[in-house]
Amino acid sequence: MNVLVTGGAGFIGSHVSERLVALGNQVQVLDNLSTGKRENLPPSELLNFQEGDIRDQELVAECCDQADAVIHLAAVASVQASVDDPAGTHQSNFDGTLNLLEACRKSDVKRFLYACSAAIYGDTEVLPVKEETALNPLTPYAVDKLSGEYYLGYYSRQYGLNTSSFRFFNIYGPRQDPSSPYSGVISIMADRLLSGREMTIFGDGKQTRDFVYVGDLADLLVESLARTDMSGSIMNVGTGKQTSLLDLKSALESVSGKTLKVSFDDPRKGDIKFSCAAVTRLVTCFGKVPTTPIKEGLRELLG
Ligand code: NAD
Ligand code: UD2
Repeated sequence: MNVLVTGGAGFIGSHVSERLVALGNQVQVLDNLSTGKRENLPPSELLNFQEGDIRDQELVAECCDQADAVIHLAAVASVQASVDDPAGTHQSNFDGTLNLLEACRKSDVKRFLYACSAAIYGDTEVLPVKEETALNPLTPYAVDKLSGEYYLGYYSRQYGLNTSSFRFFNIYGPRQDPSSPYSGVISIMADRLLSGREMTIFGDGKQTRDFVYVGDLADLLVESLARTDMSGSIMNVGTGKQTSLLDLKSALESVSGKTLKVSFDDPRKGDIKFSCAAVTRLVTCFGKVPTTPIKEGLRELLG
C-alpha cells in the first residue's frame, strides 16, 4: 500500500511511518519541518520524504495522486499557539485538512485517517468522556480540529471517502519534543528528571490525564488502514484510565531510580482538571484498548 503520512516527521507521525515501513508499505511523508525533524524518520528505500506544506494545493494533489491511503497528522499541535495566532494556525489546521480531503476526492485515495483531539470536549463534568458527550471546543485549535472532523463526515457521506476521525487523548513516548513550555507534560518531566533540573507543576498535581503510549497509537492507526467497515467513524483513543501528575512523578522516579525536583505554581488558566476517555467504541471496533502500562511506556521513553 502507498500511504501518505502528513506530519510524518513529527512525534506521532515518525512512529506511524516507522511502523508502516516495517510492514513493507511504501510511505510518502509530507512535512514542512516546522516542528518535525528529518532525523526522526528511519532511512529506508520504502520512505520518500517531501519537505512541503499541506497548505500548498498543487503539492497536496500530487502527493494524493500516488497514494492509496492518507494518515493526516500535520497540524500546529500546540493549543497555546492557536490562542496566540488563530488565523495563522487555522491555515494549517483547517485549510490544510480541506486541501487534503479535496485532493482525495479527485484522486484514487481509498482511506483517510485524521488526528482529532480530546480538546474538542473542553472541560467536561462527567467522566469518562463519551463520543456522544456535548462538544465544547474552547480554543481555535479545538474549533479547527472539530471542523475538520465534520468535514470528514461530509466527504464520507457525499463522496464515499472511507474516513475515520480519531480523538487522541494525551499521547506520550520517545521523540516528543520537550523544548516548549507547552510540550506534553511527560516529555517535560522526563527531560527535567534526566537533566536534574526542577520542573513546575501547575496546580496541586492531582489533575489527571488519560495517557496513551505512542507505539499503541501507531499500531492502532496502521491496523485501521485496512478497515473497510469504518467509514464516517469517530472514536476516542484513550486507555480509559486516569493518571495524576503526582502518580506520574512517582512512576518516573521508580523506573529511573532518580528524584524529580518539582515546584508548584498556580494552575494554568483554563486548564482541565480531570480527563479520561470512554473506550467502548474502541473496544467494539478493535477488540482492545492501548495496552502499554504507564511504567513500561516511561521505561521506553527514558531509553
Ligand atoms: P508534532 O508537532 O510533533 O507533529 C506535527 C507535524 O506536522 C510536525 O512534523 C510539523 O512539522 C508538521 N506540520 C505542521 N504544520 C504543517 C503544515 N502546514 N504542512 C506540513 N507539515 C506541517 O505533534 P504531534 O504530537 O506528533 O501531533 C500529531 C497530530 O496529532 C497533530 O494533528 C495533533 O494536533 C494531534 N494530536 C496530538 C496529541 C498529543 O498528545 N500529542 C493529542 C491530540 C491530537
Ligand atoms: C493535551 C494536548 C493538546 C490537546 C489536549 C486534549 C499536548 C502537549 N497537548 O493538552 O494538544 O490535545 O491534550 O485534552 O499533548 N503541566 C504542568 N507542568 C508542565 C506542563 C504541563 O504541570 O510543565 C500540567 C498542565 O497544566 C496540565 C497537565 O500537566 O494540567 C497536562 O498538560 P499537557 O500540556 O501535557 O496536556 P493537555 O492535557 O493540557
